[in-house]
Amino acid sequence: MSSPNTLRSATVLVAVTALALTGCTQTAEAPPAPAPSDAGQQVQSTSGDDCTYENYGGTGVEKIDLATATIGFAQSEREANPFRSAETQSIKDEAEARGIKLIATNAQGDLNKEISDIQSMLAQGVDALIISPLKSEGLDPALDAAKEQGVPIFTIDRLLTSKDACVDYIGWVGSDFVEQGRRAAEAMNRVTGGEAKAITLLGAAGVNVTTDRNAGYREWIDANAPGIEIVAEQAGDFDRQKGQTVTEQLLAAHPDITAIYAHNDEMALGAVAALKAAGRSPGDVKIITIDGTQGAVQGIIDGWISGVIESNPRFGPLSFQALEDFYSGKGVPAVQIISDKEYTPENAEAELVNAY
Ligand code: GZL
Repeated sequence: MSSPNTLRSATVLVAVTALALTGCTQTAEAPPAPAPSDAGQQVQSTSGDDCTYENYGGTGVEKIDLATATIGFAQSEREANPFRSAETQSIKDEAEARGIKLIATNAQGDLNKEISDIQSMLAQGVDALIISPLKSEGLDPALDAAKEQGVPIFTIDRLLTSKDACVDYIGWVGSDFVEQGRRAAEAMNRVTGGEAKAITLLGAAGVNVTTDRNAGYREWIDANAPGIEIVAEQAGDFDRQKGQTVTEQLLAAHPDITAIYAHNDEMALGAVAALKAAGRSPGDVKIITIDGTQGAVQGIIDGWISGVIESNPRFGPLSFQALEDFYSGKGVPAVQIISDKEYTPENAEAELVNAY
């Protein structure tokens, strides 16, 4: 059977022949690469110095063969949140696809448990760690223990803001959370026509994602949408029940609100429950949220949610590629920013398949 390369060169040959026959003067271009899977992560940009086993932590660490290694994965929050279940599944799927032994833990939203989970995996002899931090600070006992044992760490999603790449962790991959906030504001402006009394359901404190999603949103609103008034901001901690409770409280205090910005889909779905309980109809209050869960995208289809900015949690392939590049000596950039799509009333039906 022809190999993909043979097929590709054949395609290029056909393309060149077709051009000759039509007399086009353009130079033949290779056919576009096959569209990447729409659900997987794509790297949008990278920055920072490459890190390898030779320069990690200044002194380097032992080179290991990933094929015979045991990798630990520390998940931060309960998997009731589809962001977390999809993230964990992606890590597990990639480990299985590569035939790499994986130990996975879940801190259930408790920082001390994430520390003890990591320390436990170190005691079990993991060779490297992939960590999804619960908070941007506070993991030091675990990071110190890993450094003591010469076990390198790759971080995903939330950023360890006071730690350094290739010193405390190999590198980081995640979304541009400030840009997500800006995109949420642009969507809010679009769906409200630039006029709204809005509330914000904030994510958890001490997390760069919360800070950045709010900064980007407020920056864009301040610069572009004078008609959108943010009347209240309150933490819902990325949790559905808290999102519902906070929305009930803010609806009581501000019965005239017309818009809700939720830092994540779980809180947005909590807000929908509160609106339903208050006898509101779909679309009465415009909701813009971030993640890309099936529940929220279905909410667009049902009219309760007006837009979702994706935050793609499928970190498995890029995480293990980073470990491969770390140990091969190819090197891992300090920062890898992934691209995130947007769900709208126009594309929600077609794109629901890519939600998680
Ligand atoms: C963002 C991630 C956030 C999700 C929430 O990448 O840290 O944490 O948006 C989750 O759903 O709680």
